[in-house]
Amino acid sequence: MIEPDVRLDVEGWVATVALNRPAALNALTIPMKERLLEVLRHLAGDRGVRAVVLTGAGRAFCAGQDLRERLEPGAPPLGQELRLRYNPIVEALRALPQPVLAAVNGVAAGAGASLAFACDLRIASETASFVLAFGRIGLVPDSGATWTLPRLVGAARAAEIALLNDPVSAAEALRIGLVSRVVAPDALAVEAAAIAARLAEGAPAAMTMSKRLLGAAFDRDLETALEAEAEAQQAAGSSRDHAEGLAAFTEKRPPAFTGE
Ligand code: LHQ
Repeated sequence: MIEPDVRLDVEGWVATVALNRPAALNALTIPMKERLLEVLRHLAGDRGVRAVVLTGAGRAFCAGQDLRERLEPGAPPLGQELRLRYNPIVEALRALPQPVLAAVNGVAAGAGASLAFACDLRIASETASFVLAFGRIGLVPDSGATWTLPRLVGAARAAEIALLNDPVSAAEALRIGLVSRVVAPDALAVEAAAIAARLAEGAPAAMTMSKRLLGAAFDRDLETALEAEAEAQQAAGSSRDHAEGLAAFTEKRPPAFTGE
């Protein structure tokens, strides 16, 4: 059987999406990007999935655009490639109703780093690193990195990372807040599954609204954020899941949220 270059495994409420071209460090080809987008769009409508993990097979998370493919005759112009394939992937990732955790198992370079930056949470293996890489090949950061990176680490660090192109080690990524946890390589999958399981235990609609509120935080003034919270809380407060949460609290048992 031929292994798909993007694997989707669903266990319970957690979907794991694994970029799977380990021999090329999961560098992204056109068919792979098409499949990734298809998988993300499928997950967006799957109410049985409450949390998503994005990771890479083998020793890398993702080395970004497959540079060999770029040298093939007829490779699409870069702007077109971004508009047609990368940008929709980043938008689909950001738009997912489920929280998305990047489990960064190794190097994340170029658009591979951008994919990790677009996730809601990032944890990393001690062997992981982030390399913007674009500058080294005479390109600009893309796939949302100029938008996500300053939001994650602030303008000064984003400028260093993007303009000097030095690899950011897992330890440094933890120090500057680019990832929230670093674990031993063989503990990463277990840690990711444990975090995803906890995310999946949350009330799905509240989880979606929470990630949307956080995602919009840097584009709003306080007044707008307060009003958006009030609207979301009104909706969350009218849900069966909120009633279940209150009942579970008074009955001293864990809540069983249904998404209603
Ligand atoms: C690769 C790649 C790769 C193909 C490793 N492609 N094979 C968007 C719009 C459209 C076009 C342009 O780009 C973009 C966005 C982007 O993503 S631009 C940035 C593209 N990515 C890069 O520039 C990173 C290139 N790779 C590297 O710098 C290194 O490979 C890293 C730092 C990722 C890892 O280094 P090492 O651990 O030393 O591994 P390696 O270099 O030995 O790579 C292992 C294999 O993977 C090797 O193949 P081989 O057949 O020789 O064993 C590499 O050729 C292959 N590979 N990245 N992007």
